[in-house]
Amino acid sequence: MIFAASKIDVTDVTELQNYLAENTEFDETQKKVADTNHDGKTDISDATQIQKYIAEIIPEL
Ligand SMILES: [Ca+2]
Repeated sequence: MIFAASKIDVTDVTELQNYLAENTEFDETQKKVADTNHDGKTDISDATQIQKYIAEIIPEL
């Protein structure tokens, strides 16, 4: 499950991108957790934010 592990890594981004490409389904909990910028939508902006976090451009999500 996305973001189930304590450490967010590139596999989470991949899973989110698969969801955005409609290759996989997220349940409501996953959608909520993946909405890292808390704007009520789970979209590409969240994937971008997670990638920045992984690249240590931003310190936290
Ligand atoms: Ca969002």
